[in-house]
Amino acid sequence: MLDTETIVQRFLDTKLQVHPEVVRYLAEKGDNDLLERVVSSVPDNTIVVLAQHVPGMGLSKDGTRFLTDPEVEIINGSEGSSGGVLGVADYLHYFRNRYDHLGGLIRSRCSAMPIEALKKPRYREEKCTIIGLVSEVKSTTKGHRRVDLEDTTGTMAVLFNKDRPGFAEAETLLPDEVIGVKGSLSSDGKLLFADQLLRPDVPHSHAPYTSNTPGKAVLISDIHVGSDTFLDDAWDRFSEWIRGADVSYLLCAGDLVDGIGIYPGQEAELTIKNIYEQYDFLGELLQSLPSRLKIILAPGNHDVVRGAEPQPAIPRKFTGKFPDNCIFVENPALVSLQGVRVLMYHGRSIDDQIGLTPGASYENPSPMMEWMLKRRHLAPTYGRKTPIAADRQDHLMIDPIPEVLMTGHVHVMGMAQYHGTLAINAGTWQSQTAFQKQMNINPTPARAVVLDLQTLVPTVHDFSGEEMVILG
Ligand code: D5M
Ligand code: FE
Ligand code: ZN
Repeated sequence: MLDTETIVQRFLDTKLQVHPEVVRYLAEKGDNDLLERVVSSVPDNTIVVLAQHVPGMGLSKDGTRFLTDPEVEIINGSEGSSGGVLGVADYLHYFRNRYDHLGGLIRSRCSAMPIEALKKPRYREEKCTIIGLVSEVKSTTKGHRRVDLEDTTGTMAVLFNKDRPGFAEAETLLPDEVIGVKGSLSSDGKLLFADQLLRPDVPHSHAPYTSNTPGKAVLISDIHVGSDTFLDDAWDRFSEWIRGADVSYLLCAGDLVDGIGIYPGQEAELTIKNIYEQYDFLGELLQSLPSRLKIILAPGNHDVVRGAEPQPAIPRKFTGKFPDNCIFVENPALVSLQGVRVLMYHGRSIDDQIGLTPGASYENPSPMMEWMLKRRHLAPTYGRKTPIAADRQDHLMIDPIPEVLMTGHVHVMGMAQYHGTLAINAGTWQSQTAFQKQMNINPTPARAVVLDLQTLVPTVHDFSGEEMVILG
């Protein structure tokens, strides 16, 4: 049993205030483990603990949580929450919001100075810490990394020496991510020699929530209906299997259909050349799955909505043939299944990360998901392959920390554990395309990840052969 006084005191002990609704909810649950999990998982810069910090807690009054079912909740990215037309001023707000929020996560772990203040002569050759947005990153002729870091007061050049420990982390720096740097100023005060790189990161103490009741979710991505490389036989085996499986949820992280006019010469590789018919065909495939399944569908870069992220949910005019048990969400979307939060993101920023990071490759998407978690951001770099629609808020930040980060896009299955968060790239239902052959991308198609919501243990089911194989 937990009384309200104990709950309030527990939060005060960790310097947190708590909303009365949260206190009422935790008192009703009477679950001390849940209380501890909430205490350990609230983001570092939280002042007041709200419903959004409590896994499984119902609709809150601020309207950001959208309850579709007792067991499925769209915490962020419900249909209709993005898509407005924005002006130049919004980009300023957008990056300011990113800097304030992610910088705040770093600030709680160090005492940082404003960059402008470091111009004073007395700081020359002194140790100091700054927090900023990476405005430029390049390699020097000697192979060191030089970064321009910008905060709201000014810009500072930072040098990461290739012979110092931790240089590998500096090699993964991307334009527009928010970092902190501890180091020493040069004798003219114009350059900071970095000793340590600080990222917003996931705390080591992060304890993921697990469901109190049995439940399984299947995670898939990149179905690409309408393409001549869509694996219909493998899909039929998957469909047959799921009809008899004790699974409650099916999540797909985008590229539901192959789309029209997505790449040059696509027409010749389409078996369904009309976008409405592509969605209708997928609707029919989903009609034959059990109606008890909750199916959550997000868009990707092949879908009919705008490419800029956050991408809106698939509009209703394309979903007439889909069964009623489908829920259409944005890309990205944070979805709670029995309290287990899955952050669905198609993963287009992985193209940018691979292009900008030495040694990164399409063969292995797992490090890319870890880097997203370290940066607490899904797509930091603006103006490359991933189009971003600015808003007054940055919807691509990772906060709260989910139990599972789910991506797709690269068509290669991959999994990783990072500080208690499970990262899963769900692969594809399309075999290698001519373009991927050219790019030397070798997909791992026809795999579905089954996630046990009580244990958070994932199991890979491979449908590519005549017989389904469990890969473990
Ligand atoms: O992406 C399928 C695969 O192709 C995925 O591995 C990314 C890669 N891809 C897609 N577009 C590009 C570009 N423009 N450059 C490099 N690599 C790319 P899909 O979104 O299904 O087409
Ligand atoms: Fe795809
Ligand atoms: Zn894609």
